[in-house]
Amino acid sequence: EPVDGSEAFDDITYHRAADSPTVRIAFDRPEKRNAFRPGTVDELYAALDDARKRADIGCVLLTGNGPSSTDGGWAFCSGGDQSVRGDSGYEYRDDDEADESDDQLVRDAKAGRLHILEVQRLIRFMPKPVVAVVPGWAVGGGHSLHVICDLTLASEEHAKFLQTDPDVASFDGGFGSAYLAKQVGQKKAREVFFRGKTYSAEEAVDMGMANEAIPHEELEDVALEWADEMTSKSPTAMRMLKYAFNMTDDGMVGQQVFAGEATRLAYMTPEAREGRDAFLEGREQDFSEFPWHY
Ligand code: 1HA
Repeated sequence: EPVDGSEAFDDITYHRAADSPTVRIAFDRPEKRNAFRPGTVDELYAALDDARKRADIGCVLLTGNGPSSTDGGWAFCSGGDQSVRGDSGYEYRDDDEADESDDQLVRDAKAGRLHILEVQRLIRFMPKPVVAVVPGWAVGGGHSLHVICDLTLASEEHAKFLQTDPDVASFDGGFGSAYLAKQVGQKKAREVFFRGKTYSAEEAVDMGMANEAIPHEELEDVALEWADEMTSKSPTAMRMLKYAFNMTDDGMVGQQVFAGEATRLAYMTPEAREGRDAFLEGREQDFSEFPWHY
């Protein structure tokens, strides 16, 4: 079933199986190998943020619709739409993509967009697993998206992993490259970017950047099974684990995100209630009954 309001999307689809704690968000430009233009990124961000905020959603499947009606090809995402790449980023070109309510300053600020990086951060920091379900090409900025997802499941027959960034004079110098190196090692990550060779699902699994190669027909069912497993677990434990895995690579921001969850847990204790209540009641706080645990 479409999630509330998702009929308004042009470039993506956003679904949820009835009563399921998992949502499916899919690029929906199969004739362009699911390349993203600025409007696509806005929609993707909105859908992911909606999934982030829903307390009854525990897992996001990110995929690409297909096959292409032109040639039957499958794609997860082929990165930034090169046909709307301007001189400083990707541009809103179609009238229906430009928001009429924006004033000129907002329009100027929207001129050259690289805001897929904001989507990457949303995936990275949302407190639930995001699974890249790769039915075909994962290329350029689309490759980087699979890299940042918590898990990657790939179609045995059709998934193809390719980095074209330096071919089109672009570079994801953040998670797309540096985090990839954490997954596959420095030599292999440099090969991925410097050679621009296409890797199969099986090779991606062997390399350590994909979890499993799955027969194409079963890909979405298996992805849902994995999602069911993950959403059956403790939300707090899953959230703490995701942030723990992130933390060593995310510096002070990683610490901030993890620590925020620790603060939330601490707020749930009688000790924290005493601190709050003493202030509100205008008395000295009394922590004497609370042990100094070791
Ligand atoms: O690196 C970044 C960023 C870095 C930092 C910050 C932000 C970033 C934002 C974005 C990116 C990037 O994504 S840069 C990398 C951009 N992507 C590419 O360089 C991939 C270009 N596409 C391809 O290399 C190939 O099309 C393909 C390997 C994905 C598929 O090849 P295949 O199966 O031979 O199909 P092909 O015939 O090439 O494509 C089918 C249709 O899709 C073509 O259109 P048609 O001739 O039928 O009208 C093709 O033009 C279109 N298409 C495919 N990819 C793109 C695309 N159109 C626009 N942009 C695309 N990325």
